[in-house]
Amino acid sequence: MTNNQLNQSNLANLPSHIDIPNYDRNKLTAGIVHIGVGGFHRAHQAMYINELLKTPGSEQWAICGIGLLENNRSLRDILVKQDYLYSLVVRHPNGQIENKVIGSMIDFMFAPDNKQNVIDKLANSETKIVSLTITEGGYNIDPMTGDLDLNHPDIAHDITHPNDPITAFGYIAAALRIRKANNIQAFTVQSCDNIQHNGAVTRKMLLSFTEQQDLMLSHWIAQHVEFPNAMVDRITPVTTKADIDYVAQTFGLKDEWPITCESFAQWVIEDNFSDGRPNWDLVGAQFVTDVTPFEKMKIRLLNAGHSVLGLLGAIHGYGTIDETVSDPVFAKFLRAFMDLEVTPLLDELPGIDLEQYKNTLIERFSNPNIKDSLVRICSESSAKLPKFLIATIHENLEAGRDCSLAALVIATWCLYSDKQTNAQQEPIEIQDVMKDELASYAHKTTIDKLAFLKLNSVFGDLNTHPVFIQTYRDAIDAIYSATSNIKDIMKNTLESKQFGISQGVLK
Ligand code: CS2
Repeated sequence: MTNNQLNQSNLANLPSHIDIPNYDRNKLTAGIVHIGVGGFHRAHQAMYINELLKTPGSEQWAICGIGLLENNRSLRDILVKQDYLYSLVVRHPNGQIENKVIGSMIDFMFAPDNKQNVIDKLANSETKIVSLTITEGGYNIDPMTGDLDLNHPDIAHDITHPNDPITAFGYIAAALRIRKANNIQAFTVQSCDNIQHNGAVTRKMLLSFTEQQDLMLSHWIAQHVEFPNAMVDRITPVTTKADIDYVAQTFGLKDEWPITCESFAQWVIEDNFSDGRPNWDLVGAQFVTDVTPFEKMKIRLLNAGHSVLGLLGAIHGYGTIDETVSDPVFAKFLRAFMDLEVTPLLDELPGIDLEQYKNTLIERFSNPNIKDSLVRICSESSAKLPKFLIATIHENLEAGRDCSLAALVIATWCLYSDKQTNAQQEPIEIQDVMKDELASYAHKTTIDKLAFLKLNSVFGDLNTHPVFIQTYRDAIDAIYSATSNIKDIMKNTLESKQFGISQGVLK
């Protein structure tokens, strides 16, 4: 074992079974500028580009990463040290492991240090695509109206400070203003976040933003910028010390921020680009004319399924998704939620067998080699649940369908936010920008059972729906009863839906 740093010159020292970039990284240019270089981007889009670069002809499609947040400073320092290289450890359910070094990122800019450099990079004609993983909360959608939350302090700041942006929208608008003035072709804005109609939503938010800032620019964007919708998928847990140690031992090199992910990866993209695009279809992605049914299936089953397991599992005292789903009561509850409350809302998908898709999800969640923590899954639930779960509740209510499983999850979220402890009275780590607000609404539950639902910026008008209110009240009664146990409540709820413990996948 050696302690040499992972970097370009040390690649040659890697054991031969490690898959390394076999292309000349000096010949690459960054046609893609990516905002939000989290683990998911590094396991997904950057991996697809890495595979594409292995065959000549795509040298113009390497990636320049952009970090907008203060906590991206250390990522920048690590990537610079490592010549923007990092290891990707792909863990299959059967224990097989693929060890790779990804070379598709060739630059990284930490925006707070030099905003103008970032704006200039985005404005440069070499930049053809600006892609985003800024998380569900990064779009600042007001759930009451579905419009951009103009009162959000960062958005309000960016509207009045066009040359001193903080948000992705502020940077994109500043760069497009320069491109418009200089007659440079517009780039594509490509969202890679888990929001249904992510491209259309990005367009709507950016246009609302620029309408406030610069109406002519807004018209130009509406005419010239494409925003392809896409469904993105790959489970990527947070990097742990064990991952860093694994890479040190296996690669014999020090990588300060490796990424571990599952073997499954999927990317379905609408083929609308303003100024060209990589041939991602050559390396496993799929171009379609309408991604709507794919993204709805993925967000409402996988992402919502994660949140269902995450909140219920956290209250019970489990730590990871695989641990939670290996408990038959939780697996059963998840399956019932998918079959009874989501499947009826999904559109037909030619070529996709939904039963098979759901079975595969349970297998993926059960992968014992992916230790996906419930802390990650439940993080920023205030931004995730409106898109993953509350949308499903609304659609079921409109169709006159029962939603008692989803109501139990929301009631559990209330208890989780209120007590912040699990069934063993151990503290639960909660990462959510709205943690205190969620807690202050949840604390009032003992005097007003519907108090949590009154947080309109998360639940919209759900607290005015008589059928939901009744179902939710019952769930709160069960969850807050002194003798209650989450697994018994889950079983009772399943029985009440005639989805007894002997039915479904766990026969
Ligand atoms: C997870 C996702 O916490 C979450 O939001 O559901 O990060 C999920 O792992 C990815 O979307 C998988 O593609």
